[in-house]
Amino acid sequence: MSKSEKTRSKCKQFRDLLKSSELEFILEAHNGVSARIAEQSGFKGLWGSGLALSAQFGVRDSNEASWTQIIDMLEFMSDVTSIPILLDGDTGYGNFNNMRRLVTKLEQRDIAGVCIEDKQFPKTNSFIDGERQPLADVDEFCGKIKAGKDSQSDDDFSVVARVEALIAGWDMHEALRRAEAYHQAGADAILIHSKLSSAEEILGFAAEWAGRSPLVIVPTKYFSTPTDVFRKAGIDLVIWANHMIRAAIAAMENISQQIHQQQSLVNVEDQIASVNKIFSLQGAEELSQAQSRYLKRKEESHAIVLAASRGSSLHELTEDKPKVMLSIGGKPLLRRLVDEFKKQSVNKITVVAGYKAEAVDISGIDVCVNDSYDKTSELSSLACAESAFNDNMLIMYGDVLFRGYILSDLLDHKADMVVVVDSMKENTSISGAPDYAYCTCEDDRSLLKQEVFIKHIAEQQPAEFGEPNGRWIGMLKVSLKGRQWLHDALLELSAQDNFEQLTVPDLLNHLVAKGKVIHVHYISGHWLDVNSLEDIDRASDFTYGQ
Ligand code: SPV
Ligand code: MG
Repeated sequence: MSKSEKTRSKCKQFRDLLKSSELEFILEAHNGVSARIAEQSGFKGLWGSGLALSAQFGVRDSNEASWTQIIDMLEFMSDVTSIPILLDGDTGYGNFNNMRRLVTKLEQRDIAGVCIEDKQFPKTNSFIDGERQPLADVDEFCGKIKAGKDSQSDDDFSVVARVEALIAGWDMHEALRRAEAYHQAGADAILIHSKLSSAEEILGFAAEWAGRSPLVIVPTKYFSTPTDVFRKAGIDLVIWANHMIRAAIAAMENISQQIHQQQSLVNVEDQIASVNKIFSLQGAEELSQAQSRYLKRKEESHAIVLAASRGSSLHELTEDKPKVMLSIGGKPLLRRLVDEFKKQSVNKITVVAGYKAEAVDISGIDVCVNDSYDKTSELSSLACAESAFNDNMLIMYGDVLFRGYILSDLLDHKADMVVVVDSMKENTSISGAPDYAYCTCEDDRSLLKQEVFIKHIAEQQPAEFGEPNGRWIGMLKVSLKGRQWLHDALLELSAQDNFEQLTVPDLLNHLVAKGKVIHVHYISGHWLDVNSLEDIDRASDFTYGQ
């Protein structure tokens, strides 16, 4: 659609279709998605068919759905399309007064026009006992047309008058008499309807009508007539009146029967629209663009979990699975860790597995495998996950349990690199070889955040650092610059002969030696790691009720 067409009001677009020198077409639609599909197929206008709209509600085309229910659906259709809709307004849903309100409400919802038929309320579909349905009094119907025209505020809103005389078994003379009266009453176009399987009545009418006003037809019954015949007869607008609902019904019957019979989806998958197709028809792309414009997003965090080791001090418990898959209070340790991440919206989680990697079977994670886990140490595992590094990430040992606030406080930390250090001197719940942390100052336990940096982390207690200030708990946060440091350090250390033996503390010490500032986030207890059988009991108590 060109820019000028986009700015043309829908009323004007429809009026132009009626007045076009070409034969024009509009297609039935009965909800937002069918309207969108019709527009995407190239149609310049839509028919809000009473038959199709009632059918999609599952009721009869006999004014069983209220007129407000109909125009509520029309509003959805209009909102998702830029082409005009002509509503099949049945009899106008009452007398002249109902018609006035209808036109007002349609214009409010950007509907381009309404077609009313000269029958009596409540009507029923013309193809059900058409000849038994009483026609409207001509004067009364002309009053309704005038009332509609007088109510419109946009000059281009159209009222189409539908002549049912031929359907009801009257002759051509009556059809023409009525059409002329409706034309004189101000109708913008005449719709002449026929239930014959050939177009002869319509063509006869068109010849007599001789272009007195735009002429509209609905070739549902005489569908086999070549379209060029309509063109040559001077018809202005063809309504393909019910083909979207019929297509949908046929497809739904076919698919529902297959699924029911086969109790499987495998054969139908290729016969139906993809879920992505639905998203595209719903305009999902526009929403995600809007989200990036209007929603201040929390930076996406990513977690890398080091979980390659067996945990040999747990003996037979880890015969068929790595330590992280041990059940703690009924849930694998790793599941508990992943759940904590998810609670803090850390949704991208990469686990580096090694020993019995196939047993690392947890939903919501990506797994990468350090195949030489038995010959290598932590940095080799970390290097395996390098393609998953991002600018806001956590690096964690997989055997650690902690209270949720520790992670949430760490995520709020803005420094390039932060390690979590437990300053509690005698933390009896910790059994593993401690990673002693030597920091620039003690934990002052004040509520104000201290600026503390790491000097060294080691299992041994080197004399030059004095007393340790706490223990690193195996949790590290890395932001933009820190990611680069990490990358460079991995590159440098991988050139060393002992790379395969190096641990995360070795990497941190390397960075400190290069002058990088690594912040310390002090905590006091509220975590544990799982190394021994006693730890499993302790961990179960720790997680009790969680
Ligand atoms: C409709 O589509 O609801 C119509 C056209 O009114 S017809 O069903 O042919 O009467
Ligand atoms: Mg109808």
